[in-house]
Amino acid sequence: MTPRVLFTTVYRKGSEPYDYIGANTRSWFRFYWPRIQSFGLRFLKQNIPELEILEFPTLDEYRKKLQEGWDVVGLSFYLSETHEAMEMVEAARAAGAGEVWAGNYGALTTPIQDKFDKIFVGYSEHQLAPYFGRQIKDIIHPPLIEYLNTPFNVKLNIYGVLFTTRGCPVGCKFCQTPVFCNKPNILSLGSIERVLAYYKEFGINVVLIEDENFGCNRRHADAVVKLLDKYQMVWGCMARADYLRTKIDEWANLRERNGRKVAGFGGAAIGIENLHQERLDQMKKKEGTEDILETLRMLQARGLGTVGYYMVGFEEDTKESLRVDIKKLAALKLDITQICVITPLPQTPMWTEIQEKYGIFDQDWHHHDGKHLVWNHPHIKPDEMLDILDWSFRQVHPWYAPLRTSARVWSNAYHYGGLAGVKEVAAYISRANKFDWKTGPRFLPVIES
Ligand code: B12
Ligand code: SF4
Repeated sequence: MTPRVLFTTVYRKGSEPYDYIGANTRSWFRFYWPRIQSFGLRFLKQNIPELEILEFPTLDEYRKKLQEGWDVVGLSFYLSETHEAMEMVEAARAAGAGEVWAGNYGALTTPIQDKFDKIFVGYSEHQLAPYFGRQIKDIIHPPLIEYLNTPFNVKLNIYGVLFTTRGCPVGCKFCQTPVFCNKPNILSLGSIERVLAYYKEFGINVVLIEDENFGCNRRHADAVVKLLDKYQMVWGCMARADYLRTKIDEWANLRERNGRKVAGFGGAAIGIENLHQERLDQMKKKEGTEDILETLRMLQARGLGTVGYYMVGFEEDTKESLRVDIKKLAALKLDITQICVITPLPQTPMWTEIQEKYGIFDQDWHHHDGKHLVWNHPHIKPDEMLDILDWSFRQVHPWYAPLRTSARVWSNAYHYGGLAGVKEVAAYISRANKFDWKTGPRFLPVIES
């Protein structure tokens, strides 16, 4: 008999979903990018249909579901969600679940691993399939459809998320990805094409590639770009600056050469991490600050979108030095800037170093979210860091930042596509607001092999 297995994210506390842009801004006049689905659980469900999944249930919904009786309850969680995960483990055991499993990045948290019967590290389709008597040859990419919202609840855009590779071996000291999956592997072109065709069928013309490191397999990335071109997608990716720099012109030219109005490369998200070269070297980032900035300038000069990830709270940082650095960061005028406080993530080299040299004092896992100082910093106190972050968010995202981005998008559309380009961008708004978000498509039909 097929085992009864329920996988769930942690429970949600309020009625509003986690909003990524809200976590990095202080202005109500901003874009909203709500987390409405769990990509990880959707990949698992798409490939192992016997699995039941719950995404961000309320605690009551979860408890009620437990009453149905399960051989296994699995929890998908991040580090800052550990307390909720622990509460859910207890509830599952009290309800008589046969076993309780841990997956996703939260499963790397060594101090709580003994609370689970099994720990799954890394991408888990292949590890899980035999439990259901399945074998997975080619991982199917599920549709992952999201939207960008406004404070007025008028959605601005609808887009499909795409993963093309998984894992990264680079080994930056602060990053958990090399612990989670250090051997990059690819999602097949067949699987990628199938989901792109599906997006297109639903009128979705914008694709965001959220690989940790798009381009870590260059040949595959080239083939993916060809597919995006074939489906006339507007697309962006998360990639290292050194790779991007070699590609910006090729991708931007592709857009112009084909004269296809607004389709093509639209922008990128890059880890700037810090403006001081010696800190990048300390972290083994293997990139030059000046090169990263140059890549951002190249993107901006071509009217492309820019997202930058930045870290504060290095041991040399002081309140005064951060004021200077953040002013420089704000002067880059990126569309979105994510600022995170250095947080030692379990099993990374930085975790061991900070633990040994300074000590991690904060036992409240909620604070291990990149927005709090959880270790004994030599110059900055935790409360001071909160003030610094507040101030920093206001610098990098002034209230008019959404207008700045909108002006870029519309003028770019006009520049490349004339009136047709402007119409196309207007169509994003109408498509995003007409889409059936409640009962819209969730999974592709499974083709049994
Ligand atoms: C996309 C992404 C986001 C998106 C999420 C969008 C969405 N709708 O889900 C956004 C932008 C919202 C986001 C926000 C944040 N993120 Co983020 N994000 C990522 C990213 C780039 C990809 C995650 C992903 O979806 N991967 C694709 C799916 C298919 O893989 P997956 O989720 O890992 O799932 C697989 C396995 O984990 C496993 N699995 C998953 N669940 C389960 C459950 C069980 C029981 C089992 C057995 C297996 C299993 O199987 C799945 C399929 O193979 C990762 C980087 C990375 N390297 O993965 C960071 C990453 C996950 N984020 C991270 C962080 C820190 C954050 C933020 C706290 C950042 C911040 N400070 O603002 C917030 C918190 C979000 C929150 N509270 O909900 C960290 C997590 C560190 C940690 N230990 O918790 C990561 C690893 C980045 C990093 N290297 O630091 N993020
Ligand atoms: S920060 Fe990026 S490049 Fe560095 S190890 Fe993590 S995923 Fe790889």
